[in-house]
Amino acid sequence: MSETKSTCPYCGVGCGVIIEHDATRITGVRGDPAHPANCGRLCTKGGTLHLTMTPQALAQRLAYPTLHGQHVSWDAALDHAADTFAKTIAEHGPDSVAFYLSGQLLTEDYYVFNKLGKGLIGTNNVDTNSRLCMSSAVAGYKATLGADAPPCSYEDIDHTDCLLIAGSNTAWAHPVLFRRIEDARKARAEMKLIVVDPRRTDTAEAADLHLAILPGTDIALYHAMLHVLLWEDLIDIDYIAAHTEGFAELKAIVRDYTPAMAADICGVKADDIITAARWFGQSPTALSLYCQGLNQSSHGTDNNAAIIHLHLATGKIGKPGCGPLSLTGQPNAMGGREVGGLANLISAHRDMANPEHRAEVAKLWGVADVPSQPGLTAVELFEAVGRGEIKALWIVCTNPAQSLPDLTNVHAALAQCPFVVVQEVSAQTDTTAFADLLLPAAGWGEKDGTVTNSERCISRSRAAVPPPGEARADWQIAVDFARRLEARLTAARPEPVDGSGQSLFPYESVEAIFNEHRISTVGRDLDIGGLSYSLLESTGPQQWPFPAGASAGTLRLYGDGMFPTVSGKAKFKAVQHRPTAEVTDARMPLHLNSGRLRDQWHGMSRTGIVPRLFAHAPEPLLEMHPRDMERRGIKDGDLVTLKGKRGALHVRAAASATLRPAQTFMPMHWGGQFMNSRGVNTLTPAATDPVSRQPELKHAAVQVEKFAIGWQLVAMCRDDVGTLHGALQTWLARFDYATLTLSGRENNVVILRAWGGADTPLPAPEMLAELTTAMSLDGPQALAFNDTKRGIVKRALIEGDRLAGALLCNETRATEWLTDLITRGGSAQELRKWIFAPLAAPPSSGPARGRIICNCFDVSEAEIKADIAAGMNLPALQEKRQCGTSCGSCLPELRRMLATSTP
Ligand SMILES: Nc1nc2c(c(=O)[nH]1)N[C@H]1C(S)=C(S)[C@@H](COP(=O)(O)OP(=O)(O)OC[C@H]3O[C@@H](n4cnc5c(=O)[nH]c(N)nc54)[C@H](O)[C@@H]3O)O[C@H]1N2
Ligand SMILES: Nc1nc2c(c(=O)[nH]1)N[C@H]1C(S)=C(S)[C@@H](COP(=O)(O)OP(=O)(O)OC[C@H]3O[C@@H](n4cnc5c(=O)[nH]c(N)nc54)[C@H](O)[C@@H]3O)O[C@H]1N2
Ligand code: SF4
Ligand SMILES: [Mo]
Repeated sequence: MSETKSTCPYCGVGCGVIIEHDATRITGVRGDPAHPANCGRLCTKGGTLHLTMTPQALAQRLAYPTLHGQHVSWDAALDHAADTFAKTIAEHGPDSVAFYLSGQLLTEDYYVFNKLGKGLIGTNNVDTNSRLCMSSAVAGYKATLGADAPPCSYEDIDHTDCLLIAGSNTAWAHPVLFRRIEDARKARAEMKLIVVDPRRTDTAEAADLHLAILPGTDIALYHAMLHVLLWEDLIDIDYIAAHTEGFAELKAIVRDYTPAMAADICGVKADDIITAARWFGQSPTALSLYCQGLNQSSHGTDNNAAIIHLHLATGKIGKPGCGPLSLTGQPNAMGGREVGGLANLISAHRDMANPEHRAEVAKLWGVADVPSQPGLTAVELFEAVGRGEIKALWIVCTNPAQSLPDLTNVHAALAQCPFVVVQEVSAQTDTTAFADLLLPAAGWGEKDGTVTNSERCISRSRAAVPPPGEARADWQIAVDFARRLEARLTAARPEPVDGSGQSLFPYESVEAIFNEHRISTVGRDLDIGGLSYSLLESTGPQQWPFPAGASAGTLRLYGDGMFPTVSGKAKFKAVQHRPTAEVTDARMPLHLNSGRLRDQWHGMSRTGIVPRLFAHAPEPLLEMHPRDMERRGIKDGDLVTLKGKRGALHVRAAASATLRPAQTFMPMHWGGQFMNSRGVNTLTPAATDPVSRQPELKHAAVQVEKFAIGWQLVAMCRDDVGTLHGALQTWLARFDYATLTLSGRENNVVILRAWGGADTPLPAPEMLAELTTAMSLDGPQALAFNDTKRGIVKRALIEGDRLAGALLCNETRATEWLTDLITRGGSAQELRKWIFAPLAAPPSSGPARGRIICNCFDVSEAEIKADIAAGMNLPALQEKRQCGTSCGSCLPELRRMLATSTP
């Protein structure tokens, strides 16, 4: 057994992991105690990474290139791609092709694709899913501080007296950072926590003050806080005078934003706004953390500016415990920004509009120039694809057919694009269905490079095992393609691209790419001239800037009050509150919010192959306020039609105590692989921020109606191979509503649940027979019972004394019992009797366990509730069940359960 240090490939906290393996298989993972981001901790997702590398999980990987569904060699695949791109460029110009990349690529992968698009082809049509994620944060930092650089470090959490968390459900989306916040509060009881979120999330539940503002009203809130700071003399006049400009203009605006006026806009108490402002202003230090609640907005740039203003006006920036820290979502959203991997950026935070910057990059790359015309940003790009303007599209490490807004148009665009390349690790996502050419990439644990987390910390990602089949590292695929395209483009042009005849892509190793990137940063704000692979090897992760001669990375920026603007001063931006692009009305009276769950990652291509990661939330639910449900005659668990201006879908509704009336929330994770619609982005608008071009994914207007159910079907079976849920995906479309779920810890169990409307005929016997075969539920050991009069079908496959599969139609009372039996492997004795008794209720296996709260120790909601009812507190619960004693991801929820159940 050996160990390899690497980085978690999920969120932007950027935790260090130690991979345990035998050089062929990854067998375990644990937190790296030496990594500064996590000091040994991991959350539910990071801690189960090895389970994404089991034989069952690997069976779902893309293993070899396919062209129009046929297995082809790498040479054939990349020659075909190069021919097609060269021909398209020759006929329609460089801007007829585009690359759509991802903040989950490593910096080196990103660097090559960026150079390929902007340097070789001469198009700035290189954009990424970071456009859906961080571009408002980038634009907000640049508009105020002058550069896209988060000035703080995680360490500031330990030092701050006032923590303002806005539009971030840190407890679920950045769990290891939340553990650090919990520790800091324990160590310093005087520290205040303010959370701004329309929902009462687990993060909000932990706050000293929760401002449950109406969606989209952040600017009014921060302006009103600034108003109070001014009124109560809590600003730092000297700092404002010495280090900022534009305050007078902003002051004139915030004069109108009295707490009373903002209270009206935001739907919170004026007193609470005053309290928040006082805590922020009177505390010696204040730190803010923010994420998609601010960014995914049609005024996301201004949301960011408005929160940064609070720091500039009070001088709470550039000092320990102070500053605006934008949390990055993806593991390497920062690295992508560093290499200029967005349609309006070029290498090392250079500006495309600046001719000197373009000349510098062209010189570095040895090309005549880089194009000055900004490329198409994510939403615009897919609109251009839809109009037929983009004729060859290369998608890498992202699943736009699920994650972009207004999916009906995105699917139509992809369907008619003449040439779509998808470079993926997973054999089946909603996007792979559109690929002409599908290229298998090496994934986490199989590839080498670097990533940068939210606190500017650069870490190494390392390969422990070889990738499956013929999969190759993303940078290698990019380089191999680039060289082939280069040869074709050069042949078509009179002289070599750079005049020297040498390839623009001479890299033989990932380190060579890093070194070129490093050179490109010298003299820039993110200068890493002093960093190298060997230094990262010997000293561990380092924060940029790390210029030549430095002995350590940089913990904090702007300590000297100097900002990277022309005047050296930071800027206040004169912004105003504005409504969201789409507002509710009589026809669409409910607001639809969307976001993350604790244990799933985006489109579930990786977390969705680990059965236990479904245990906390087994199916997609539309969360609603109980009053809105009651008005519509909807009960918990009922099927509803969720309608918006761009489409509709079916989903089950659940009452939620986290929402205010007229608000709804749906997780972003479920798409066409696990439910029979494209998911929540069927309904989200393609409206974007005018500066950052980030789409407004958090705000849509919808209506909800009850959908009357006629019948239900449940089919489940063990899946030791691991490919069954992918194979069953086509079944989803055959029902009015259907979902696929995985279950089990030692076993992989796949569960298909389907519903038919009141007017929909019962599934025909032929269809049930077909499903029985698809799930291997036939065979001599299968027990079957049909009650044609009542339309009841019961079928069970028992192997030895164990249940191996079951199908129930119109008799779903036994679902819970059978799920428990099949996943936990109990004796199937009683099942034999029950199955032939027409109307018998299922024997009880004890109270339903319900959701699993603690994933590490498999502790259920029902068990915890029973213990709390018996008078247990947190230490007692932990003593008895161990819940919350390992990764800690469930701690906020345990605390909430305890708090809400005390009589
Ligand atoms: N478990 C898990 N963790 C993840 C991810 C994942 O898929 N799963 N993805 C990672 C990525 S890429 C990202 S970008 C981050 C995202 O991390 P977060 O931004 O923390 O997560 P979200 O759930 O998208 O949204 C955060 C909160 O914004 C709130 N919100 C909605 N509208 C508004 C508003 O108008 N104002 C304010 N103040 N708040 C609002 C929502 O109610 C929600 O609770 O998570 C990262 N971490
Ligand atoms: N409604 C709504 N929509 C949203 C959001 C929201 O809050 N609400 N959030 C938005 C945000 S912030 C984000 S970041 C996006 C995320 O949206 P996506 O980027 O579409 O999400 P993922 O599922 O992470 O897609 C990454 C893909 O890359 C593949 N992959 C993993 N590792 C590798 C690798 O090493 N190489 C290659 N080539 N492929 C790999 C995975 O299998 C997966 O299919 O979603 C956005 N969409
Ligand atoms: S907090 Fe969890 S998902 Fe994020 S990097 Fe750490 S282990 Fe990975
Ligand atoms: Mo993101």
